[in-house]
Amino acid sequence: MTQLEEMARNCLVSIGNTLHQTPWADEVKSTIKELTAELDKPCVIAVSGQVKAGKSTFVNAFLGMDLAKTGVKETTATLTYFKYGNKEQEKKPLCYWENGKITEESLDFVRNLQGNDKETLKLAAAVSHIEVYVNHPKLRDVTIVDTPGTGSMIDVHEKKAKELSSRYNEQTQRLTRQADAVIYLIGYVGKMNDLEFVAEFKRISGGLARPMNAVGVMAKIDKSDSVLRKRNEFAVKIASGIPELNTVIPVSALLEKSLSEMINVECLEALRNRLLSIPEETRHELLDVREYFDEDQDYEDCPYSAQERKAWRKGIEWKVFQLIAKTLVQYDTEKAVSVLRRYSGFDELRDILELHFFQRSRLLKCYHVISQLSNFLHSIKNDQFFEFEYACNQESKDVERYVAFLDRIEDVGEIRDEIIRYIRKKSGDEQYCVAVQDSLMNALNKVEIVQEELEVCNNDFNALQMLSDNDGFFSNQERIELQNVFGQYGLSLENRTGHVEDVSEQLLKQRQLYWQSKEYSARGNTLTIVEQAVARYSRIYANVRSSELL
Ligand SMILES: Nc1nc2c(ncn2[C@@H]2O[C@H](COP(=O)(O)OP(=O)(O)O)[C@@H](O)[C@H]2O)c(=O)[nH]1
Ligand SMILES: [Mg+2]
Repeated sequence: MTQLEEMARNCLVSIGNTLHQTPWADEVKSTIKELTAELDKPCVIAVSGQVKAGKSTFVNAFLGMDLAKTGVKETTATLTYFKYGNKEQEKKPLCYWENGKITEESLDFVRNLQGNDKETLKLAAAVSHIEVYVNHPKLRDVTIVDTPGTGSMIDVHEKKAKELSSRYNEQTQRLTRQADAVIYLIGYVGKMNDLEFVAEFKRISGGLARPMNAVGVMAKIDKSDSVLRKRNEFAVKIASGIPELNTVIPVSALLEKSLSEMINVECLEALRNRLLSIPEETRHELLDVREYFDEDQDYEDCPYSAQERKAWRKGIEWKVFQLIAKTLVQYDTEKAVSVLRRYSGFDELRDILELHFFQRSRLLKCYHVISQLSNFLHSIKNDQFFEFEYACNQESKDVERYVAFLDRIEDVGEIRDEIIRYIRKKSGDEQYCVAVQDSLMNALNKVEIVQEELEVCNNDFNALQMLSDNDGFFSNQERIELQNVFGQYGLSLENRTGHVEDVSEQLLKQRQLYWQSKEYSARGNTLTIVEQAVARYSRIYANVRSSELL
């Protein structure tokens, strides 16, 4: 168990204790039980976006899976969980049916869930979700969920499709809310400009995204030459319009998939040699027209037959094939592969997901669990507490009536006080009401502190990353101090300060002032690191003080 999980777990226990005398003790107990169990589960990353945005292609390319049914452009979207599967004991996909049954199925079964014909739609409607087990190292820490997508299934007029659409919308929104982290994916559509992209991101995220756990992906960039050229500029513009997103990465999943299929350099080399053996002018003309690689359309000056050309394409999407072919003739094979990899964007994507999601999967999980706890407590405060308070007021009026009644009876003797004590104990009187309110506020406070601490831990993490690729601004000694204070070697006070014995408040104050003075000369990332050092020292200082006050 990591220290973060311990912190989240302790918070859950402490909230349970704080609220066990309140009227909601049972509800609190069961919620805390659920959330504690949730902490042990892998971190869930959902891929969210419109139907047909390219989510499934993206997830498959990322995992190196091929679940696409060849020759079928349409896709039916089934909620699919990709979980870790051991290579030795290969586990078949599990299908969870709407009627509650669970069956073992083949990968072909999963593939056959694609297509928009009547039969497939009928089958898809009976499936609740699928679990696919993949032997991919990243899935040890996280589960990736391919959501069906929002919006309607265009081009499909079947009644079943309409029913499925609304279920898919509901499932996608639910999963997006429930996941620990989300990849919001937008497929390039027509002549979309950056403002339309921003609007689309906002629509699919429904205001739920937080920079800590949300990454944007601009997909299918191969579809437009100008988007491909300006992809990074475009992505920066979009990201700056959406502060709720950590970053936006432009990718082409189909290019990534095709490259990994062709990555056998000999295969690419052979294609390159063939292309180069076509006279230059002819080659230019051929590579501009899909039909020459699609149909049996002969071309006079080309030494290869239409069938041969079609075979080179291997069914790859035209735009993607065109991009590969044009890049291959422009450079040598090795350089072309590296240029194409840069176009596909997957190397950068893997790095970003590694840093933002995989390495901090436990932090994301804890943060999500604590946020759920906070929402739960707020809902008690906003809905149920007022009702309870009202009832308390009513009851305390009743108690006063009973007391007044007892006062009117003569010879009631010692039993009077006993009766009053009994009534007060049994009824939700004012004192009890105040005590409940105090516990609730106390609990909300505790949760807020842990939430804040997790956010600061996330900032520590960012600062540590920045520190690892920072130039010579910091001396060696400063670097070591920063690594310690940001929790690289553990989150305890001793780890952070590098001191085994007691740390004096004076020393902490002094270090905080030292880093504050550096704020004037730092810029950009370095400034962010320095500011985080100040924030972290002030937090440690506050913690030390409050524990001493206890
Ligand atoms: N050109 C291009 N097409 C893509 C790319 N990714 C997906 N597509 C196509 O977009 C369509 C929808 O893709 P799919 O992954 O099923 O979308 P989903 O509904 O979001 O899961 C399919 O025809 C894909 O072949 C891409 O990177 N480039
Ligand atoms: Mg899909």
